[in-house]
Amino acid sequence: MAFQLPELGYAYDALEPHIDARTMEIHHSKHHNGYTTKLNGAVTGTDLEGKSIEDILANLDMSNGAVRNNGGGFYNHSLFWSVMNPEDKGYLTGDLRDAIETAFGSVDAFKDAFSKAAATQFGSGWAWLCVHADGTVSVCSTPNQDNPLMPGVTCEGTPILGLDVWEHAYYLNYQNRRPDYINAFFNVINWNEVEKRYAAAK
Ligand code: MN3
Repeated sequence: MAFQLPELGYAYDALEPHIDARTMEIHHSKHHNGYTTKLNGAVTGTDLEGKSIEDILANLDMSNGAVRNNGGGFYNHSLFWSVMNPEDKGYLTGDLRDAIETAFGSVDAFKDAFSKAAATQFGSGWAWLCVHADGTVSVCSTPNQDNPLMPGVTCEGTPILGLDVWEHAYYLNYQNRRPDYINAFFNVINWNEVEKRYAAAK
């Protein structure tokens, strides 16, 4: 079964004014679709065919650029769409809130740390909130389409929240103002989904 471009679960304009419809449409239908198509091309006929994306990334030969870039792109964007929602955002509560407060001191300090990771990732990449086997959480960033599941990446753990800081994710609306885009992201985070991922990963 080939990898399929996942549905967003909401309309392209649903995240406005924080993330504009044109950006969402291009990002999903062109960029994510491109990673999906190229990932299928890269695994078809190899011993990776039929494996889950998590399995492929966790056991990745990092010198396999086609699977690294397109498998990362496929996984990262699938996570990204799912942790945003214009309506059912929920609240940061429960065990995840406790873990964040333990790790960072406060929710505001977590936001500062996550924003800093996103703002200081040079060039293209992602900022992540990751959970570790003992339930603790940490923030990090990766270049390009790398992610914490991949071997040897300095970022460890299971990603449960990710922010795309490639220019294609914000340039139409924010131009070079990456910090404004990062601030806007906090208005559309689907905490219900992040909490679900936290509970599943720890
Ligand atoms: Mn992207």
